[in-house]
Amino acid sequence: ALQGGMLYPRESPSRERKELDGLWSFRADFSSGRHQGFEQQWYRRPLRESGPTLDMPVPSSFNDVSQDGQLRSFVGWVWYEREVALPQRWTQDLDRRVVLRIGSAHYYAIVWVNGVHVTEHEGGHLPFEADISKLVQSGPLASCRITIAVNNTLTPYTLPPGAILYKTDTSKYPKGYFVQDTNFDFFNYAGLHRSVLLYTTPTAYIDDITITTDVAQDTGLVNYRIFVQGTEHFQLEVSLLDEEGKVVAQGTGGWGQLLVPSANLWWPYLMHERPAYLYSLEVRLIAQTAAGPVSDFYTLPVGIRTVAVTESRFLINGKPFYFHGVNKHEDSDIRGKGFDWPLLVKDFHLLRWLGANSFRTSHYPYAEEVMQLCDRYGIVVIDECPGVGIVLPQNFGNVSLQHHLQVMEELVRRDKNHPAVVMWSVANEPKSSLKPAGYYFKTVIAHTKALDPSRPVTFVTNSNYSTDLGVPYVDVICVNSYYSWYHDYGHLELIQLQLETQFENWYRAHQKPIIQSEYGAETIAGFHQDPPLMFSEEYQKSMLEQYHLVLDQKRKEYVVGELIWNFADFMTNQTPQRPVGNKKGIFTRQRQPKSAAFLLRDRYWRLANETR
Ligand code: BDP
Repeated sequence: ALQGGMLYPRESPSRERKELDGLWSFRADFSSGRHQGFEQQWYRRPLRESGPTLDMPVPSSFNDVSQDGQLRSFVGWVWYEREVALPQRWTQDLDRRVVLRIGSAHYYAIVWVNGVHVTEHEGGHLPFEADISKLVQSGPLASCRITIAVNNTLTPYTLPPGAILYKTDTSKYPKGYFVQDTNFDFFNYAGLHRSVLLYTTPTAYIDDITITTDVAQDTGLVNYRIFVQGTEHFQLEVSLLDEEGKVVAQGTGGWGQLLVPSANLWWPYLMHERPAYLYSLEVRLIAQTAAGPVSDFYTLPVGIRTVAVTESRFLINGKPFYFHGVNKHEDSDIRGKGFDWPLLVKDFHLLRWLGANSFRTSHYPYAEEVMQLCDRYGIVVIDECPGVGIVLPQNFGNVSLQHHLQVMEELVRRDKNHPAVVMWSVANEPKSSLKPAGYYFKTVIAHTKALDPSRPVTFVTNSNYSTDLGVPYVDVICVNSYYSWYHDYGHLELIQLQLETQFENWYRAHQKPIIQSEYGAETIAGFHQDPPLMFSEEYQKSMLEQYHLVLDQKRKEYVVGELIWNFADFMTNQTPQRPVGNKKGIFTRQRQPKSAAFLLRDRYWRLANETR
């Protein structure tokens, strides 16, 4: 099990934070074994002394910002470094913890501060931290040097898995030639994708908070559990404030239940005239330490809502919820998977324009700031882990399974308190008909449910209803299908029959609610053909219309959602099927609408009005 919490760093009277966004020194290790940086110990001295460096923006993927094609497709270790000036109170005040937090480093990261190794982390989409107080408080330091080596190599044991293929035919490839093979359909962008920051807490501090909520008649129940570190002697006070700042409930101690009479519930966008109501849980720690009394303050947004699944319905606050939304990617021009506020805000405007009430974080956890906005706007989230493209028989081995369990622990630890998150997805399109998949998914799903008994769990399948060995363990069946696209190409007239059969087969076999978790067609903005031909905007629209006819029938029975593939065009590996990336977006990569976006918009607003 994981050590410690991973509360989002927020400022408070007892906590400061300092973002390290901006330009870092950067060097890719192009040496043949990619190991020169370790042999020459690049972390010991300023990176520029090791050889030529680039200025690299953080957060950003490193791939698309330079003019160097070799850096774009680089596989191996890249080195980031930055010198940070520290306020004197951070280095002199010994009753302060200084914590270095890395929001995301894809894929494997090793971190040094002033040449001293402080932490390592595996996995590209979840935060990790290191307490660096001792290092920065051990002398007359006014600054510190942070070095982060990041390796984007994917192997059968990483999540997502991949493989390095060595090309040994010397008549075709130079000696030592290799490529990164992956089994997923997006570009393996890498680097420091989210903010790196420093924050402080007192030495006795609030380490973790877990909230679950329930509703009885019109009373909201807020269950809290708080973990404290750095002291055995403390008191905790909690207050729940409404949006006007009025205290509506109070408690003391490390765990308990707060009652909120006539609670304002957290409702999804478009489902209620007052969606996304957020209370604030103010936690105050008063600790006795050797140095005297210490206080710590942390405020957590809390949405009161319930989630439940029946044989044919997905319920939020006891009412049937129908997912009309999208699948997304963290992806855009130049910055790749790097976090970007303007992009984020634009995407939320587009979601609201569209009347989307939900999305799935295909195919990895998104930035915490994204989840926070979902809480605030009432956008419902299916929170997916990076288990995409689990295919190789090795992936079912124990190493991979253990890592997958750990990733679920990290994901639940990070996102458990978001009311917007209503379901965990442990994988996308694994080869779930292979024999080991039964045990594998039984284990991952049971583990996730043990970590969080309050939410349903799923994975997204494209296997056959009669042979899928993982689906017996899910609460909701999420099915991807691409009728008239990857087979029977061009035959829009077959969609209705095939889609009806799909739903009926899955439901008859399992009696669980079903979400059409992907469907779509490659569409090049500006290509027009009527009658519709593949790749034209008209084809994407017609394909949608055919799907919608069946969805409208089946949503009266047991289909509980539809998520278009994809919100926007996105970058992929280079293959003959992908003209500068995947073009199944209803928006272009620059977030401009294709014709299908208007069709979907009409539909989503109509669905919203029907179910309100
Ligand atoms: C699905 C995958 C998704 C792909 C999509 C496609 O889940 O990642 O991008 O197909 O082919 O099977 O466009």
